[in-house]
Order: sequence, then structure tokens, then C-alpha cells
Amino acid sequence: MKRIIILLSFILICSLSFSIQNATYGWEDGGTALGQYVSTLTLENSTEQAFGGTHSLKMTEDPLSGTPQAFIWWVTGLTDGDVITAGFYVYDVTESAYPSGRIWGHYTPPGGDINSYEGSASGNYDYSDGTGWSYLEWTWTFDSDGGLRDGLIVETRIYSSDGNNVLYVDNTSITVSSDTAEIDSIEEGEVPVELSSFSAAYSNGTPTLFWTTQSETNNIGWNVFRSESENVNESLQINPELIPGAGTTSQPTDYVFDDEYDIQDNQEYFYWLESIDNLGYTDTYGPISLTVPEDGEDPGTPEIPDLYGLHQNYPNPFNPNTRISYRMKEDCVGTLTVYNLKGEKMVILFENREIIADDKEFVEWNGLDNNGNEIPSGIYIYKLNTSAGSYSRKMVLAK
Ligand SMILES: [Ca+2]
Ligand SMILES: [Ca+2]
Repeated sequence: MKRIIILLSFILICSLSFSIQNATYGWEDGGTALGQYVSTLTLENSTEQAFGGTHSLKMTEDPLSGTPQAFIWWVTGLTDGDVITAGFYVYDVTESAYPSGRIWGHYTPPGGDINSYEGSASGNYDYSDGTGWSYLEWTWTFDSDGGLRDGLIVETRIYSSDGNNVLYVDNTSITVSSDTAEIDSIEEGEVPVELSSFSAAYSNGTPTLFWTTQSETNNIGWNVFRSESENVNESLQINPELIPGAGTTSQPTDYVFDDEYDIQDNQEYFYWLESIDNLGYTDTYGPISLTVPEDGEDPGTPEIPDLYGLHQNYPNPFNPNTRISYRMKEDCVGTLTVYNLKGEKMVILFENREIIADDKEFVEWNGLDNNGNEIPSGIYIYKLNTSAGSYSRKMVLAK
């Protein structure tokens, strides 16, 4: 029996060591493609269309010459059985007519350059659907053909006719199930998030992080990492759920996050933020540090940042309990109400409460309405109306 357990744990360790590499690219940095097939294809970095951000790859075939291809990814060092999945969005507004795009692939030989060719790798026979931006994806299981091949090029193909010969491509991604393969990508300089402040404060036994963005592009959310050293590789994620981002906005957005994990007196902690866009592209910010004072005393340590208003609830998404905090610049009277997306009042959390200037106050909500009934899963809006201004935010109840 013991032997079986050892064997099982060995298998488990092996499967955990198997890794996936991934990469994304969105043409925000002015690049075009790694290469191309046939010179009658013109590749430009264009702002005429974009799926994400403001730039995409514009493909123009002129004169017509068959099936031109832009080389989007080149993976080398592949071996039998490696799995490669790649995809991208194509902008096409001609249903069942040219121009249309397709995802396809071809092999390269060991030691070959990007223009070498070792046979078609096939691809997805579907065209872009002609309804605007549509997503094309394909998965290849690599076959080295007895060692003749070790590379795969992922192509965007354009099919066109006279005068109908322009396509746009954006937000491409690739995953490769291999530790040793090398993904050659067009370099990315995209800035998904413009972070203008990131700070930490300690009060009542809890470190609280505050950060503000000036703009966000396809930012689905945030993770927070903490370490006792300045090395991000030794850090651990401390948010139980992804903290929702603002998506795409040019308006400033404030975030607040309480570190609920155990802390030790006199210990310095380092914090990082990670933003994740809709394709899984991540960026890391930090670290900032915070030293927990002795005996949990509130020290003369970090000043509370200048963050007023209604804060994002925590946790979020939640089930069924969550905490909503707020801080006002001046003494006022406020009412905090939860609405559903139809604008129906679900619960009044407090009414005409006196709010003291500069105090961070909070209320806990248990997911029940004013009649004590459970509220269904969904997106809710909470509004704080005060004599000094009104604030609202969204939260997600996920059962
Ligand atoms: Ca883009
Ligand atoms: Ca079409």
C-alpha cells in the first residue's frame, strides 16, 4: 500500500512540473509581424481599427496573389506531442464574402530561418465570420516527422478579391505545453494600466493597500502579492478572489484592499500588484513596503493616503458576507443602499447615519434584503448618498 502511495505522489510531482508557456500581443507598440509570405502583402500598424487598445495589424493584399500570410508567432525547439494553441481576433464586415481571415500554420526545420518551410501544419477551416471582430483559434499537436521539423509558424491568412482586400488583426495569444520550446513574438510595449499611486497604511491590526489608476485598458482585475523579502519570486498571492478592474476607462479609479492574512509585529512586508487584461497579459507593480509596529500599536508610521469616498467592497465577488467601507472629507449624514441592475432597492444598510470626517468606517452586509430574504447571485450597485456628495460602486454576489 505504501508503495502505491509513493508512486502516486511521484506521478503528481511529475505532472506539476509540466509547464505551459504563454504570450500575448496587441500591436500597441508599433510593431507589425515576424515575417510574411508573398511580397504583395502590405503590413502596417494601424489605428483605423482595434479590438483592444488603439492599434491593430492592417493587412492589405495588392495586387491579388493567392493566399498571403502574416507570421504572427514562431515557436522553435518543439518535440513530438507538444501542444500549441494560438488565436487572434480578425476584423471583417463582409459575411460570406471576401475579404476574410483564417488561422493556419506551417512547420520549419531545425536550424531553419523564418522563411524556411517544412510543410503545412493545417489550421482552422473557419473564416472570420464577417460580423465585426471575430475570434479564430486552433490547437496543434506537434509532430516532428522523425526530426525533420522543430518549429511552427502561426499565420494570419487573408483571402481577398479586387477592392475587397483589407483585414485587421488584434489581441493574439499563444500557449505552448513545453518547458524547452522558445516562443518568438513581436515585442510588446503595451501599457494596460497607468498606475498613479500605490501605498500602504496600517490601522487596527490590518495593513490596507491603496492604489489609483489614471487609465485602464481591458483590465479585468488585480492580484495582490506579499513577501517578507524584496524578491517577488518569494511572494504569495493574498487576495482570495480576483479584484475586479475597471475594464477600459480614461477616468481615475481608486482601489482599497485589506490584507487579512496573519501578520507579525516588527515585520516588514513587501507588496506587489498584478494587473491582468482580457487575454491574460499581466503587469506587475511594486514593491512597496510596510512595517507592522510593535504590539500592534498604531504608530506614527505610514500616513493614511488621501482617499475619500466609497471604497470597493471586500471580498468581491462575495458569498454571502462582504464589507463596505467609506471615508468622508467632512462631517455629514449618509444613507447606504443596495440596488439591483434594474434599479430596484434591495436593502438599506443604514439610513441618515452621522459620518465623522476622516474616519474610515465600514458596514458588513450578509447578502439579505430588508425582509431577511437571501438575494440571488448577480451584480449589485451600492450607493452612498450623503449631504456632502453621492458615490456608487458595483459588487458581485456569486453563490
Ligand atoms: Ca490592439
Ligand atoms: Ca469576410
